[in-house]
Amino acid sequence: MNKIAVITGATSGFGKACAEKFAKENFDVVITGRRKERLENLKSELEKKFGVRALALCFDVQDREAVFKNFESLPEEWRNIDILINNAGLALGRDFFEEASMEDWEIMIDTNVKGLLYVTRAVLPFMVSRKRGHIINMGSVAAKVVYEKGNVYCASKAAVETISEGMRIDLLRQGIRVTAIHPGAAETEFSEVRFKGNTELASKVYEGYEPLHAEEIAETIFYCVSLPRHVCINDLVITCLAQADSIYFHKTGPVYP
Ligand code: NDP
Ligand code: 8X3
Repeated sequence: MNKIAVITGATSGFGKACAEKFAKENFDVVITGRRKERLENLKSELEKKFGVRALALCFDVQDREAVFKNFESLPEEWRNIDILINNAGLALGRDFFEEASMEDWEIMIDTNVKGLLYVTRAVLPFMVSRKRGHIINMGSVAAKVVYEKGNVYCASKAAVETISEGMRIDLLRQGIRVTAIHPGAAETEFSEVRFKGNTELASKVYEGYEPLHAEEIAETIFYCVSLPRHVCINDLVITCLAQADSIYFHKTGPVYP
């Protein structure tokens, strides 16, 4: 029997790369997101390419009822969940505090913080009953160092860091590992979403240096879960060579040779 990994936000970026990496490593994968067509296409691709099972669950992590309904009705053969990658998330806007949209704030908090809590609580019973499992929470360098106009996005990722600490402490007695991973700039759909479809603004974020790529995050997460069961990477910060933290970059022009 293959191990089972649940990956939220698998329709794009880090989540999609994780689904591909875990399927390649013979995990059966539960892939989630709101864009149904992308999920269905990815499911077929993974099954065909890697010969694993894939289950597509289409829901919004902000919708508590939908989250619980999806996991409570999981078919029996999908219940032995080994890995949960809480990746679904977003930034919306980059605005001064007094000018930022309150609607954007609410969506970020509801998705990055409350969504992560709902999914974790919905999946945990399957881990607690077996006294095993590994939860990976997607933080950000924004959790570590706040930057101008980052206000609520940074706060939401700082919450992910603190929640991960709390989970780790409370789940000690359940034998469940908890890892928070904090990437720096990575070229995904992240900035396109943040700038609400303005591709020019989005691509500027990655100009003059080579950012991280989604596959590197997937490799890193896979490394964390592949360590012996008594080893837990608690908190991991990963940036490209041109970035020191959420503020300091060295942008030299074209990518490194
Ligand atoms: P993408 O925009 O490429 O992917 C985001 C994923 O999250 C999509 O699959 C999207 O699926 C899903 N998602 C967003 N909102 C919801 C929701 N309400 N319900 C369900 N799924 C949702 O960005 P990334 O891959 O870059 O981002 C993944 C995570 O990594 C996020 O938490 C982000 O904050 C974090 N991060 C990103 C960094 C970067 O520079 N790219 C750096 C550090 C952290 P769908 O739209 O189909 O619902
Ligand atoms: C995404 C990285 O620096 O845009 O979390 O906040 S950053």
